Amino acid sequence: MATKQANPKKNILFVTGESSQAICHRLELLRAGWAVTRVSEFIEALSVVRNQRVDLALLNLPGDDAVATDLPNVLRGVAPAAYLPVIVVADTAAEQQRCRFLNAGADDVVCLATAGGELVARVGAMLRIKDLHDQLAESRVALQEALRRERELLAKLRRDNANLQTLVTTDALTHVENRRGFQDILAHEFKIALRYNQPLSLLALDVDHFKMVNDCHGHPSGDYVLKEFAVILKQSVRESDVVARTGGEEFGILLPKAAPDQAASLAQRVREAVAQRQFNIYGRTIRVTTSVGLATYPHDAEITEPEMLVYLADQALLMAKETGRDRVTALCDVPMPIRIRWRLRYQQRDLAGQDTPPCPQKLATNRRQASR
Ligand code: GH3
Ligand code: MG
Ligand code: MG
Repeated sequence: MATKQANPKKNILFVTGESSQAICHRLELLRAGWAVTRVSEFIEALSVVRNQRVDLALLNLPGDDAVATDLPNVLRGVAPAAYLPVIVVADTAAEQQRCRFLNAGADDVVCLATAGGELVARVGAMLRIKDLHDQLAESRVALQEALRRERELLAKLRRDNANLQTLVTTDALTHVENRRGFQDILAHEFKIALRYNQPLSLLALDVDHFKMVNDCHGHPSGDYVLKEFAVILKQSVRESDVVARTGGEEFGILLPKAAPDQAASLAQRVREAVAQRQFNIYGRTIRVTTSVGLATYPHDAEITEPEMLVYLADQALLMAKETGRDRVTALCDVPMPIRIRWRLRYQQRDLAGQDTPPCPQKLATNRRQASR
């Protein structure tokens, strides 16, 4: 006797004629709790599989028809479900015939003379496999969806990280690198220069008498001048050069692979571009000038580390201030006794644990020391 199945919702497509055996089998299937759609023509079966939910197909096919052996795969080809189990109900129990159906894609072969109970048991077993298959397919879809969400999240995290990194290393007023970003890039470029024995030049720039701009025209006008100043610097350099705002009205330009003469001519160009620029402030035109200090690794032989490059470019800048402003002072043009004094002072700072270059606020104090 057939056992009652737990899930009455399963739909079984039974492709068969009206033989008495087929009618018995159909009744057994209905008794087992499954819905059964019977069709007699294979063409109808294709339409049912395409348009209805079918959990399993039973094919009672003429065994000697060579075309019939391909029908399980043809049915599966039109079924929307990922897996459609197909059991062939063969007219005879010949081993050769059963093997032919199995080899051609049938999941199981039963004989038309098989008892109804066995048929139901075989259909039940196949439906269990179908359930597992469907669950696996669902898990795969869920897994793919989870993976997709994970990838999206990761991409967003990467974007947020990049934005954050840009925020942390960009000066809010002028949108060039800030001091922190500049120090990171300098450390990196210095390593490359050291490794490949390439020149690395640094320009330290300071707007001359900038306090007067603020005092005479107001702080917002000073901000405007700083922004435009940064634009002039950006427009004067190559894509691979790095412009940074290192302090209030102090800027740095890092020039990878630039020898002292190339860096000096760029410094002059920048200085002239600044001097020629007319800043329009509330209908009035003002001009500013800039002083520039230049140092180059390894041409300025005393330079052994990035902080020293910054320190010596700053000292050269201070000398440019002391000697009249609106000018470029290159370390290589500074008399040797002064350079030796600067180097000693840097080393003493190192020994005293002050391994960072002078901060911008201390420029005025340093300025007095620089020319001594
Ligand atoms: P020097 O030629 O010796 O460099 O003279 P200076 O006036 O440029 O230098 P000083 O250090 O005396 O003054 C710098 C001024 O820059 C003082 C400070 O208020 C101003 N400053 C610093 N940061 C900003 C800023 O973000 N916006 C504006 N508007 N002013 C700033
Ligand atoms: Mg200044
Ligand atoms: Mg300054």
